[in-house]
Amino acid sequence: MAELEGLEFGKSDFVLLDEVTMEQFMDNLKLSRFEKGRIYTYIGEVVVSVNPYREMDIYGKDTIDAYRGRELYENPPHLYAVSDAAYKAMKRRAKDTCIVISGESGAGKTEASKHIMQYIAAITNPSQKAEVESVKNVLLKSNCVLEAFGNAKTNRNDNSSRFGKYMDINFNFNGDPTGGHINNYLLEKSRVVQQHEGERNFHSFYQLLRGGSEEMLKSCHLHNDPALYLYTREGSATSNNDRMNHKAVMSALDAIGFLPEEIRSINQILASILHLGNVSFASDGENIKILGLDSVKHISELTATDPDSVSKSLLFRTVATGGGEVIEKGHTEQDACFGRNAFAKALYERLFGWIVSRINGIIEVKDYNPVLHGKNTVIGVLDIYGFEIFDSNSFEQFCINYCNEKLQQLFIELILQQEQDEYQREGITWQHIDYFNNQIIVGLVEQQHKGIISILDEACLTVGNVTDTVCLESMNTKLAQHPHYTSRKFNPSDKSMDFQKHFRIRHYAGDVTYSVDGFLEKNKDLLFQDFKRLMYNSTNPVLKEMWPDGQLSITEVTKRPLTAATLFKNSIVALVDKLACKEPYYVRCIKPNEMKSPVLFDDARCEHQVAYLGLLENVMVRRAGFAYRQLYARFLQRYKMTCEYTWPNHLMSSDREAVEAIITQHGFHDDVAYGHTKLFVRTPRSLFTLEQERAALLPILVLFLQKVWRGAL
Ligand code: AD9
Ligand code: MG
Repeated sequence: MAELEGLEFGKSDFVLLDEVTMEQFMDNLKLSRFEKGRIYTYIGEVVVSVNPYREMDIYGKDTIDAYRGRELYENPPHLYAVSDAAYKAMKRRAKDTCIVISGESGAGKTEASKHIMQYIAAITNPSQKAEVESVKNVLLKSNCVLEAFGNAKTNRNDNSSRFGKYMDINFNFNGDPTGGHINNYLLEKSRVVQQHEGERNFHSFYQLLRGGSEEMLKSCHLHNDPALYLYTREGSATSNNDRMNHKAVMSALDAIGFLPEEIRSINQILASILHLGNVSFASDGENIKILGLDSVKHISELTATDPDSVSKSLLFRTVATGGGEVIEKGHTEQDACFGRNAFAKALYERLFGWIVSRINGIIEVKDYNPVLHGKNTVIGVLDIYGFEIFDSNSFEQFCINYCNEKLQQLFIELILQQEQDEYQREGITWQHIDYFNNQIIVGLVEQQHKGIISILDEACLTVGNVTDTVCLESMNTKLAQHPHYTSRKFNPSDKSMDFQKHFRIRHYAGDVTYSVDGFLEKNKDLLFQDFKRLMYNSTNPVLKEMWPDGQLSITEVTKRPLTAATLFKNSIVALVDKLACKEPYYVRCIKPNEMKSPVLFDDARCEHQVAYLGLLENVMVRRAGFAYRQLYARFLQRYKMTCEYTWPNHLMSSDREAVEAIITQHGFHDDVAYGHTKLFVRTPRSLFTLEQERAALLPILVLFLQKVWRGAL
């Protein structure tokens, strides 16, 4: 039992607090749990995790063995216990499950997702089948690769995920992984060309420069100093890990199944991006020319394209005139810089997308036949960028925070709302618990015609000179009455801001002021067709594969592609739909301080997170509610053997009465409520006892049935 941890570790489940107040919650979290090295605590089946910022000796083989196949309450709270619960639900009841990990930047989501995957890998495939081992290996190794290409040092987290990741793991009827699929969400590609002070570009660049062999760097025309390249100059402080990680990533790529020429191409693309950053332009008033022709030469060699075509696509763009004529238009210096940066960002984004799809191709479930193999079930693990408030917040933070609003909405729906709705439906006496429903903020962002995304899209599609500021004006007018939107223009008390360029959203997790600078450009996400065609014409097949749209001529290009915000919105809506139809398990991560300190527990910061995550409301709903519910018929089917009145068949007038007989015989009457169609059990302990009895009886039953079949009885 979790209580075996001892009283000095406080309540291992917040549901057991004497009183549900913020004070008691925080005392338990800080004094009895975090400060005693207990980083995990439950709210029912939800794990609350506080980032320890130090190595913990709780992830070894012994710990994994202790949690394997056990019920939640048999051991102290741990990610392994919910992973096991999700796995059991998937295996026993053929349920698709998902584990949603949330919390702000640096709270420990990515680390948690890796522990969960390691646990699942450790407890499956006891018979060591080679093909299952290979799937597990790819799934685990993919983390290292995706982190290298998708993570970066930010001011809030040295290893911050700059993309969202949802990974489905497929299982066969034996409960062994047979494949998987990774969905990636909006990579923060603007980081490729620019980083905030104190931040770095994606790890992959520094790893290549610091860790690449002399021979490889030479072949890529690179020196090992990040300060020599514009795109890595700002964050040139490399970490000791870069060299080590480069080795790990290269061997992971190899182990996953990337071919040597593919790995070479990946490094060549990274190098091309670095060289691209060093291309600049000078104008003589009329025409512009390229400064840094060596860089152009290197790019053309590394991308297997013609050097003149590289120069041309950097200096000109092909446009279709109204009359259907195709002409070449020379860039201004500003346009050329814009084009170069857009090209660098797109190269990186496509490389990342290609790596993900290549991994997916390797681990997708092949030759699956549901008739032959039974139902294919899934556990999904979601690790997405956490809520972000920086000194300066842009389009990326807007998207990331919108995504967190959507996930909070899902949590509310699944944990707070549905729960209460079900009690009402089943006629269970219930005291309604109030909570803040963030639907209103989700609406502010995504509502058709009136929401911020719609207003942005409208501005992007308008022909003419619509600037960020004009778009902001439009938002300020249309959203003036919205309680979660403030036009910063009318608040002159804050002297630190340029009010013409900011708006503020009151998010569920706090107020965020966004600078509208660059919103439209990032939303349009324009890349000149010339670059696409250049890449499509590469003689390197890997590169060509990444740019299929380069085969279109300028007159065939769709005039109005979906904007970045709309594409992102659609992908997040699809994600939420995917999660909503699975049985969810939650890990709610808390960041104890901003200093990455293992000993500091910043009371105000932590209380703020507990409040906005809705954890207190979660305890209240859970406490007043029931940990487990099941249809009478199914409950009876599972536990009828534990009661003399129901085994082998009952003579009562309904399944409900038969279930009552089981409950009465075990003395659990005070622990349950009877709904119209389901039995509700308050504490998991009663269920645990029933499970134990059932497990003890099963072998006897099997013997009995075998004798019956053999005619011995
Ligand atoms: V972000 O939204 O991607 O910026 P995460 O993913 O929530 O963020 P991450 O898991 O990267 O945070 O954790 C940040 C750092 O905290 C890690 O690099 C570790 O140094 C530290 N951490 C987090 N969890 C643990 C843990 N269970 N044990 C030890 C941890 N250290
Ligand atoms: Mg992360």
